[in-house]
Amino acid sequence: MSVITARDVEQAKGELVVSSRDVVTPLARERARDLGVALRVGGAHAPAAQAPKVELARQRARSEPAKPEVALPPSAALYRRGAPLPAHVAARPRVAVVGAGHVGASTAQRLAELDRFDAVTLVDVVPGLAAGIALDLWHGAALRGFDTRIEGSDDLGAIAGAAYLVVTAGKPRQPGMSRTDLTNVNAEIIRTVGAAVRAKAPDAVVVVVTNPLEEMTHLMGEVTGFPAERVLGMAGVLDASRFRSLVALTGVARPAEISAHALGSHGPEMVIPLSHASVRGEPLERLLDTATLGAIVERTRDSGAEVVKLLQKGSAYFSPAESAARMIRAMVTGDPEVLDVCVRTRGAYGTVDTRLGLPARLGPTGLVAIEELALRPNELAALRGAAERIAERIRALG
Ligand code: LAC
Repeated sequence: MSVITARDVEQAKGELVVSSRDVVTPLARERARDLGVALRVGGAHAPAAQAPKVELARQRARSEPAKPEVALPPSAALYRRGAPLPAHVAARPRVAVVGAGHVGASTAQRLAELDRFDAVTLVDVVPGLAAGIALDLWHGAALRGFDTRIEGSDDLGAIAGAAYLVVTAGKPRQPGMSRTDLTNVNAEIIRTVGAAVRAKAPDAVVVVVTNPLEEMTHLMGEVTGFPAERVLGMAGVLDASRFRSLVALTGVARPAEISAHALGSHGPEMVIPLSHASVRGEPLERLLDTATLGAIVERTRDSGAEVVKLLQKGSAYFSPAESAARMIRAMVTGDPEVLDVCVRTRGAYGTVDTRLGLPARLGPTGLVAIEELALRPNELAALRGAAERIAERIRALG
């Protein structure tokens, strides 16, 4: 005998075969009516506990063509009873990605594939670009098995109602362009986007990807006037991932088995505290010599430039997109994992109050807490120095 619950019904496709000895809960019957799932009695001699699921798998294999894995709408029955909704039928938020360059397009793809959103809205000023990419991505939905709508628009107003925003809009650095030139060009873009965010998505959590990262995250905070918990910058997730992947090239472990943090700035003041770099709990410093580790830290710091040099045109996008999507995923799922995020410091780690890459926990409404790691004196000094220099650059922004 097994108990057939509403969840079994939700996982069924059209028909659910139950044994005559099974108990079908009233809520399961109601859910079956709502979803049009037929409850058929059969297989009385099959092992009772497994009968429904085994039969279900056979039916799925038989049914031609396979039904797409669609997320079902919430049942009125469930609302009436106040029962908690399973994650896949709970109301799903919308996410918007501003800027449909390579980073924006890849981020939209990653977010859609998570299948945790009602829709991903991609926006770009170039007419047709976001709509074309959105349609192209959606054409693969049946194969990838997601049901998150992807919309594209050249109107910033399309971000209205988004709970999460990833801002990738901005110019990459061109040959001959100074850092200040880039800052001025992208600051104008962030001011425009920020004003739209403030007006159209006043409750959103914003993840800034546009460079120079710390300055643009600060500016987004100023223009939107949002609390600091809702304006975050993406860089440490990427830099830590680059470090871990590069360490893995030595052969000590697989990338995901390596733990590390990348704090400070997304640039020359990047701080990778080796006191917190390990492989399955074993300090990396015991596995690799100082010179090797130093070289990997340097290569990590220059990884963005290394990719730009190889590509000759444009900058990295697969791993930056993966990183931005990971931050959004952590928020949507309430994943307690600690991620390195550009946040407002408010004196954490004894730094000046500025925007800095620090370890953080994220939740559905943005930053939950800055994580206090026990750093060595030299690591702490480097982090404080990074904060000072970032603060100077932010002051220069005016
Ligand atoms: C990089 C750019 C995305 O580090 O900042 O590749």
